Amino acid sequence: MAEKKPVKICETILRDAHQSLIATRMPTDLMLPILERMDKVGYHSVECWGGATFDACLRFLKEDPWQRLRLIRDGLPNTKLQMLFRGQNILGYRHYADDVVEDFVEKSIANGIDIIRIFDCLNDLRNLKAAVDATIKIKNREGRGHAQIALSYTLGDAYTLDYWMNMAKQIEEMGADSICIKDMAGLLLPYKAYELVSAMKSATSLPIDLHSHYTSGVAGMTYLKAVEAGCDIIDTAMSPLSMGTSQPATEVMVETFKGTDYDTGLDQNILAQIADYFAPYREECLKSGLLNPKVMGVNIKTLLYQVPGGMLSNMVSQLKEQNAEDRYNDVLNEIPKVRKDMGEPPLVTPSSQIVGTQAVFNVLMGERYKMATDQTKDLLRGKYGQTVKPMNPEVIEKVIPGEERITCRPADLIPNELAKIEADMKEYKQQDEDVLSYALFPQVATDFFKYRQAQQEKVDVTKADTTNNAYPA
Ligand SMILES: [Mn+2]
Repeated sequence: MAEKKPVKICETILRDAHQSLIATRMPTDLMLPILERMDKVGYHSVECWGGATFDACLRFLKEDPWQRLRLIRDGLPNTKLQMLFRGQNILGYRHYADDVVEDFVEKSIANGIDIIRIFDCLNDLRNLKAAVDATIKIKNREGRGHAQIALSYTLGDAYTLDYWMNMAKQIEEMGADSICIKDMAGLLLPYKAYELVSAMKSATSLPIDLHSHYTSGVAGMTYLKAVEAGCDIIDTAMSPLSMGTSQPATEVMVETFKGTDYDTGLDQNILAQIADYFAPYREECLKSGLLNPKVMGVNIKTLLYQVPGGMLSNMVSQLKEQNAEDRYNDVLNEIPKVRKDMGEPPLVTPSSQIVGTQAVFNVLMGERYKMATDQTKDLLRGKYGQTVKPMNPEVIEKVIPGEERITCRPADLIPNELAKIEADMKEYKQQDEDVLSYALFPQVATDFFKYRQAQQEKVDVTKADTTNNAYPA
């Protein structure tokens, strides 16, 4: 090793770690007291927003996610803030018009985000373009804003090294600032990571960030080999909320590279203070049951079936509801077949649910595609975008016979909608950002707006009739 090449650390404890282990329930109040310490670490970035945090804030914590972002921004003046952004879905579950995507990017950066990690469940880069372009526009205007494109990592015939190298080149051409390999299921093995990162490094000069989960027990080793192959940034979580379905522990990776040319330079004493701060919270979550010891272990089934852990547990509960738990192995065998029929997409929200649910239907109905969910139909119609392999024409003919399919970028068919959304919610609007909260989660945001209003009017919310959503005026 000729030159020093310190590994950079993206800290996930304020986003993915608690999303993965405790259903995204960490409240802002718990985060604020430790930010001053965290700001001294010298992290490459702190991931603290996006993904499920937005929904969880409004729905369960009764917090304004935008206010959380501003408070974290104030608390971490010297650290880059990072968010996760699901392409044309933003943080919601449908495709939005470009004007909503652009405004969301604009407001995210205005409220404190530096790095936006943008991904799509089909790796259809057209679904990332509006968000990436919006980020680049702001960067050129204000000198702040970094567009990171994340590729959903998966296995399958289509996903050769050539595929990943070709994607890396296209990402560079799109003007992105960095690339993330997003291994949401923990499928990437150490030696495969070495090959993958080496190949992508040969195809692009952009920095590469590896994001994995400890679900299958290999992620720490995978990071080590990826770094040896030239990976620039790794995503880790402070030990109290690390491992299991979360990321490898920050302190462990820092110690692993200490004294080598990859030395992160981070101070273990400061990290220890942060870990000490979060340790009692971990205990509290274990005690309340919010943190289930089940998610802390190694789920080897993920590697055996190459299916994300969350998808397996969904499948089990769907089968249980139908009193058909004995069909578990049949469904496991059906999943790869359905995935092939649908063009072999990565299995990540929402493609994982679509493939999993359809596989359950195919097995329980006794005839494949006798029944199809609306989401299966939309995927076959091309409404989610283009898959890496062609879909099975016989399945298309059976499920959506005679229908015309979409081949353009799906959002090209969605007219601008921001003005209409604003008109629909204007009675609740207290800040421009409220329009975007409403755009993503209309019902949940409305409930939150009513709650907020009741609080501002100093109404005793414990007396509110929450079942009927009526608050005393
Ligand atoms: Mn993740």
